[in-house]
Amino acid sequence: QKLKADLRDAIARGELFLLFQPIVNIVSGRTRGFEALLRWHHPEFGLISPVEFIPIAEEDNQIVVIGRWVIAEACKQAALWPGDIFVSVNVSARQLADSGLATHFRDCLADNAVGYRRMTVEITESTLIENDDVALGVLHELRAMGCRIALDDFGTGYASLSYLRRFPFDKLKIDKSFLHGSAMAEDRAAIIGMICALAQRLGLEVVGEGIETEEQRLILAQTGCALGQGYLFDKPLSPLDGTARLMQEATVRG
Ligand code: G
Ligand code: G
Ligand code: MN
Ligand code: NA
Repeated sequence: QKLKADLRDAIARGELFLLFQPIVNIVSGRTRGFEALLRWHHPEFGLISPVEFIPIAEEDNQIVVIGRWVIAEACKQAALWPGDIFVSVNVSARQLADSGLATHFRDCLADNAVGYRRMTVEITESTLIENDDVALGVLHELRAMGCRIALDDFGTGYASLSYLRRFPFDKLKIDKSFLHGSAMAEDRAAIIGMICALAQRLGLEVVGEGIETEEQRLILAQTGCALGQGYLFDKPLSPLDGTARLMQEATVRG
C-alpha cells in the first residue's frame, strides 16, 4: 500500500525512467529497433522491477497515466534515432480499456515527428482475454494509423493459436521460456521451427526473445526468425548508451 501511494508521485518526482533494449537483425546483429522497458527508482527501496509495480499500478488504474508517460517518453527518444529504427512499447490490458489511447499515441508521435509505422505496440495474450471489445477497437485504430502490433510472450498463454486469428498482428515475439526451458535442444528447435513456420504463413515478423548464447541465436536464425533480443546482443540500455550503439554501428558500417 505504501508502494501504491508512492507510485502516485513517482512521475512528478522523476523516479520513473525508461531503458531501451536493442532488437537486432538476428544474422547481422545490426540494430533494427528498441523495446522501451520501464524502471522505478524508489527513494527508499532502490530499483523496483515492473513485474512488481505494474500490477500495483493496474489495481487503481494508475497504469493509464504511467502508460501515457511511457508512450510520450518513448516517442521523444525515438525522435533522436534514425528514421528506420522502430520503438516498441508494452501496453497492458487496463491501458487498452482507455478509449483515448490511440489518440494519445497519435499525438505523441506527431508532436515528435516520429512516423506512425515506427511504433510497435506490444501486448500479451492475457490482454486480449481480459477486455475484448474496447481493446480490439483501440488496437484496430492503432493499426489503421500505421502502428505495428506485436503479440508478446507468445506461447506462455493458453489460447495462443486462436489468438493469432483474433487480431491481425504484425509481429510475434517468441517467449524466452522456449529457449530457457528444460527441453532438449532438438525439441526446442522443433517447437521454435513450428512457430516460425506458422508465423511466416500468417505474414508475421518473428522476434526471438531472451537470447543469451550463440547456440540459442543459431537455433532461431536457422528456423527463419528474423529479429532477436537478449543479453547476447545487449542488455536494456540507458537512452545515451542506446544512441551510442547506433552511432557506433553507423561508423563501423558506413
Ligand atoms: O524489463 P523487465 O524484465 O524487467 O520487464 C519485466 C516485465 O515488465 C515485462 O513483462 C515487460 O513487458 C513489463 N514491462 C516493462 N516495461 C513496461 C511498461 O512500460 N508497461 C507495461 N505495461 N509493462 C512493462
Ligand atoms: O515484455 P517482455 O515480457 O518480453 O519483457 C522482456 C523482459 O526480458 C525484460 O524484463 C527484459 O529485461 C528481459 N530480458 C531481456 N533480455 C533477456 C535475456 O537475454 N535473458 C533473460 N532471462 N531476460 C531477458
Ligand atoms: Mn515486451
Ligand atoms: Na516478452
